[in-house]
Amino acid sequence: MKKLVISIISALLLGTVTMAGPEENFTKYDTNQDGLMQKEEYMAMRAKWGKDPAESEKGFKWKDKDGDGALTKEEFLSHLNKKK
Ligand SMILES: [Ca+2]
Ligand SMILES: [Ca+2]
Repeated sequence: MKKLVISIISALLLGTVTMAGPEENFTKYDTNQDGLMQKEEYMAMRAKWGKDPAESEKGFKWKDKDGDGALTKEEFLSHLNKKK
């Protein structure tokens, strides 16, 4: 009985750990938490992932549909959805 409880708890814990999706990335790397991902924040995120800065810059420009220098959550996620 105790074993069952433990396995349920660890399953729940694992579930929360593996839930990190694109939406969580947006929140995580929005370091000033203004609800937008500025270019600096985007570049920092990509650098952390070991991506080439030139590629990241291109990606940012491509994602920033209205060209205001920051990604809304929609802009950030629309790219990911398209890729799928
Ligand atoms: Ca921000
Ligand atoms: Ca924008």
